[in-house]
Amino acid sequence: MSGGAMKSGQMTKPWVALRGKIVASAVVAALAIAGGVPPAFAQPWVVSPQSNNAEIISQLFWFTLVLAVVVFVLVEGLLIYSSLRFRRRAPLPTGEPPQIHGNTRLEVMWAIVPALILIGLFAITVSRLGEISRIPTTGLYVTATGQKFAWDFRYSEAGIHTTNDLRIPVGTPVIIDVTAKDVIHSFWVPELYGKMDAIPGRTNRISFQARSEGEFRGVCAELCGAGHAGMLFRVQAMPQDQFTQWVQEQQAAAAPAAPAAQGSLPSPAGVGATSLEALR
Ligand SMILES: [Cu+2]
Repeated sequence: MSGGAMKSGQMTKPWVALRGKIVASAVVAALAIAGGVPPAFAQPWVVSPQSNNAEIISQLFWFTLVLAVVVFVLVEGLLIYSSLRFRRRAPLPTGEPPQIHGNTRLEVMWAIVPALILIGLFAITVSRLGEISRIPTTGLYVTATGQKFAWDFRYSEAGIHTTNDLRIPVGTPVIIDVTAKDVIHSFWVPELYGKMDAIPGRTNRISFQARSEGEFRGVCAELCGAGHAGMLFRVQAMPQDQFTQWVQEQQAAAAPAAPAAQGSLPSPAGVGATSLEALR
């Protein structure tokens, strides 16, 4: 008996030490989140959708996350409960515990339930991604071309183009042909759409409809070279009349210059440079 009491006394100390470590780690993590996060990372993310298709992506994200959390809590809860409830206690058993070999009902259950969850998740994801892939028949057409290390946005109907500065009207479907000139890049504006590969010699068409005004951050999401991290652009969603006015201003500014050449882009001297002609 005294041996058992000594044993349980010895068990307490590591637990107290572990609890101290957990509390210390939580405090450090909370401080890091509260004050130590660099501004570059403090960006709105897929959890703050501002377009119809980003909304679908966000819903899928939350649905999957909630499902995963439920499974995690259930499994870990059972594990912790079993560890505490059935832990070895004094008096210490002298013989082996009962030996159990298989339980068909349990085994069938834990094979079928996860399979059903995964099949459901797959079906919902495929169906919703199908909605995102549907391209409207009318809208604003823009070609987005990635090049080391800038994005060129060409508005074919208006005959204008910009560098690292995509402007779109709110409430109108925007249809973007994503491509690249040199290596593979990836077009990503988390608040408006998921990642889309920009591949030389190939066009990937995406579309979305901004539902609110604002300025959104776009990035290249495919490591493409030394300047990859700086391959940023901004998207400005504005009311239709403001957008029309901006297009007219760009057309007026570009008018005296020669028609767009087929040559390469100028170096991306500035995020926000609005016209290639203006830079030449
Ligand atoms: Cu890139």
